[in-house]
Amino acid sequence: SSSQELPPGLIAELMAVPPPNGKKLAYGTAGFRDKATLLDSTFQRMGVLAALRSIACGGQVIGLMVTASHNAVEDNGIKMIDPAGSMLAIEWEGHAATLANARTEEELKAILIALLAIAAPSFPSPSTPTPPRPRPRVWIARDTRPHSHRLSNLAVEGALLVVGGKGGVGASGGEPGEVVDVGLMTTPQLHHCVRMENCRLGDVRTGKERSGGDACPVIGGGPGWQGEEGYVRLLASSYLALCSTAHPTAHSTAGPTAHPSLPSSDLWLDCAHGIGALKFPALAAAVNKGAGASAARLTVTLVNTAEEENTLYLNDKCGAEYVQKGQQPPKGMDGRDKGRRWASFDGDADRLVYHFYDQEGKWHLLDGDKMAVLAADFLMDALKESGLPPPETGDEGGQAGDWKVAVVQTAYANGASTRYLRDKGIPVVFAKTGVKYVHHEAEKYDIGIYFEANGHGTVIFGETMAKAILSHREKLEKEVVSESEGSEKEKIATTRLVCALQLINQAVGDAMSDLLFVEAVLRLKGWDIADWHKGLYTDLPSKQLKLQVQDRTVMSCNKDETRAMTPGGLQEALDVLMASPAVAPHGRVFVRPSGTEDVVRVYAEAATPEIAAQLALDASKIVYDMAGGVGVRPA
Ligand code: G16
Repeated sequence: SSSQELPPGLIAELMAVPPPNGKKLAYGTAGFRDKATLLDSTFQRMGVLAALRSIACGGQVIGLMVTASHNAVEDNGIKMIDPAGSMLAIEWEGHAATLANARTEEELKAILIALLAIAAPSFPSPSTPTPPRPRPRVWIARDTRPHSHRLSNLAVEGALLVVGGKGGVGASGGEPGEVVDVGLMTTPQLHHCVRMENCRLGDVRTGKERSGGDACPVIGGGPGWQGEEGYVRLLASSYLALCSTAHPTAHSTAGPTAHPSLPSSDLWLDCAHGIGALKFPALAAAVNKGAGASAARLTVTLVNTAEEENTLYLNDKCGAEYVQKGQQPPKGMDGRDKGRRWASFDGDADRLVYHFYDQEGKWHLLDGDKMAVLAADFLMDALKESGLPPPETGDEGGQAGDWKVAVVQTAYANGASTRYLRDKGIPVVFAKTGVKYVHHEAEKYDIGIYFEANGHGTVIFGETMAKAILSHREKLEKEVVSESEGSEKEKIATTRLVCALQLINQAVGDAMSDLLFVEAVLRLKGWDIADWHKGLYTDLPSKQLKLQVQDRTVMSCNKDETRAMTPGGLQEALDVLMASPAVAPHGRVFVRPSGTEDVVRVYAEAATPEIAAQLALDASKIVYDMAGGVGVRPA
């Protein structure tokens, strides 16, 4: 390849927007994230990279999401979405960082030519003509931060430098590619749109057109599920279908709505002043249109809402991060809310936590662990009751237990939740913090349930499992209607699995989809939030702190982040804390560098809140002393 292949003017355009001085940019836990004022060059270059990634993926749509999610309003960020709606492939994270940090013309040329060669290899021999380059497609969405629109435009411009008109590398004689500014969306909505569009056109892994009947209609994208409207249609209809599986016998003869323990339809939703406030109403309206006066109805009061494009108070004293990390109610909620069911989204609506004041006026949090356990219980029951034949053999009489189900947690998972799951015989595995790591681990199972304690999570079904569930339902539907209670039970359980598969976002953790799933399960169980809180396990008291350090890269951890590897001696000092008689045997503490903010995070849990708080404080002092703490030493 030669530099001739780069679109004319590309290098000059990029050189005109140089990266910030003295800053090494890294593709972190959720893409690039920093003060919005430092990110112009990064956004432009991510546009370029997305177009190249699309070429590398055979012209499938690549997404770019402009958001800094839970971070304060001064920050912004950008992350890339791969064709299957998943996070960017790890090997391209390195390319992203190299491109973002390239300073000189030579560095830029080198990385771009290398990327072009990866994306669209050319064959020098005259006997093997170079195939025409695929037409790149990039879709860009943004959250409501005040600087998101401007930065998103820079990404659009960057993508156009590659895609656009004459000379664009996507052109290669044919049509130019496409760059679509899809406007305001939640992060999971964009993941959904990218996934469904690519599924519609072909196999999301190979990019090749699908051969006839081998596509799984759910995993591979159902009819009419494309775009934001398709998202609303899919979620609302599968939520309603799930609610309609209530066992009639479980309720009084007057019907489900008359059951005394049925949870109220009322929900208060703290939107963190983010995009969720703009997007949730359409979903609730679609649900209520179909729900009529049934128990599936949602009556939602939005709190901490947003104005388009101008959310100055984003995540400020509200939202999932504030509520979960600080273990405190958001603004707008107070003691008068006794017994009311509350939920909090984060700034881009990919995290969800629930919380409430009990009748005594004590506030309680139901975090991602509580959702993981609720989902695991519900799905394991449905799987057992469904009569689904085991994998491969398809023989009658096999055990549904042959399907591999697991819950993936991170070091932040409350120890009580892990113990509860293991006691129930549900395997638990651990992964590094960050949805991209837990998702990857969950993909190894037929049903992989993952929720980070911070409320970011989902349940993913493997393709073999999904196909088996769908064909099992088809088989049950065809069966001569038998009056036996057993077969009715199997049908209900199988329908529940199908609905879960459709309702729960298969691409990524999604607050709106998770909320509908939790609401449906609570209704099916006849549980209010207090029942859910008491009905599973009691959290061990915990405490989280964060502290500023000069350079968070001096800190590193082992694979699952339960132990610090550097700086030397730090873990040994934490071990001494954990061995003290007041803390052992149930207390534990770990520290890790954040992947989204310039801080080190500290997590402690112990038998009492006081011990947990002391443990977290003592650990912070150690981090401050050994890892270059900034400002006042914690006291
Ligand atoms: C992002 C990731 C989450 C992860 C979190 C960790 O959250 O998407 O999966 O748990 O970062 O943040 P840190 O490394 O700072 O502790 P979000 O909601 O900001 O996208």
